[in-house]
Amino acid sequence: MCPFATASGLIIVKVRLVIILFSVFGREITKFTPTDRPMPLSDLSHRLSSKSHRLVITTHWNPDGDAVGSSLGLAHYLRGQGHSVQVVLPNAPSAPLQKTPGYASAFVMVHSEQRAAAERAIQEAEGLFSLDYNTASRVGEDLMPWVAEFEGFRVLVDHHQEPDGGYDFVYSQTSKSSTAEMVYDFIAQDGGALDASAADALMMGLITDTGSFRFSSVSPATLAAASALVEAGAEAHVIHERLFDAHSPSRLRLWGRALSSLELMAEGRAALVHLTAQDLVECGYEAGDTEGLVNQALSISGVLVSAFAREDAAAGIIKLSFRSKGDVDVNAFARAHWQGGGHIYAAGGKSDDTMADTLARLRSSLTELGAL
Ligand SMILES: [Mn+2]
Repeated sequence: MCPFATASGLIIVKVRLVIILFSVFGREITKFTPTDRPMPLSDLSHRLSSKSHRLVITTHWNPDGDAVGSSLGLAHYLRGQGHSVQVVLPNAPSAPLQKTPGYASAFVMVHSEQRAAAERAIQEAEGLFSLDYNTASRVGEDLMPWVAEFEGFRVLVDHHQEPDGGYDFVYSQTSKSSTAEMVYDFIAQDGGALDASAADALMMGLITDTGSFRFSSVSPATLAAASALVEAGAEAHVIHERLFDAHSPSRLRLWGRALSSLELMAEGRAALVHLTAQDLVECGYEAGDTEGLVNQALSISGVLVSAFAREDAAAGIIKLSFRSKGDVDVNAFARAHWQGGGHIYAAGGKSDDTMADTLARLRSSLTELGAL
């Protein structure tokens, strides 16, 4: 059970006690370990509480609900604590995510659209947060050097496997449902007030990364965080409408097209759907239209692994998404065959071959994976 089960005022005393325990523990750890060992976020609380800081929050390329939610949630919170905070997104998220409270504010910048301003914000920052990604290349080629060569203190909050080294403060835990849940943990132990905008953004991260609290990653701590976020003003039904009842006609056409391409392998344990560049053009593809599509085939009885291949003509690659359940590890699969990785049950990758060759290779590798 997470000790910071709720942000309600009634248990502030309890939270303060935990902070004291954390600090004592933190100091002892520091004494007996090498100096290059990254510090826990409880030490970050001490660092930040000394004065107002200039901070910048970054997240991964093609930011999803958890990336946007954790970044904006943390930004709202830290701004409320008196810090000067900028969020730098590598590129713009889908239209529904742009409706997150605070997205249109001056403190949110999209690097691919406002390069100079975003780079100046990073240059001027004392501290940089890396949220929801494990390695600097995940922010995309253009933003990567700004993250990798940042000279101030660096903070990682992430639930992906095998994060980069070189951070001053690290909260990395693959069992966590979402980065938003981890940002909530930080806020709960930091002890400050959570406003309705922060609560909304973090709840959105929880909802999107857990498939609305359906995935195996949902723990008592996840639900305790959700409970505290509702208390602080988050409304799950408003977030659901904003995200899931706001689709374009092109999205439904593309899903129809992709689902008609469904192929089953390994005696129905593996499923594959795909969209060619021509499909995308014919259906009027808009950014974000295929988000979540890969999950659909897992709804078929007996399917344990689902793959989605989408041609990206501009990049000259086939983009791949994988989802699984049971004992099927798509992180290992994506690493071994598809220049990618992720989590056990959700991973991505790519292929430099043609769509026809990629599909042929997917069919045989999925058959092998499904047979295990
Ligand atoms: Mn995430």
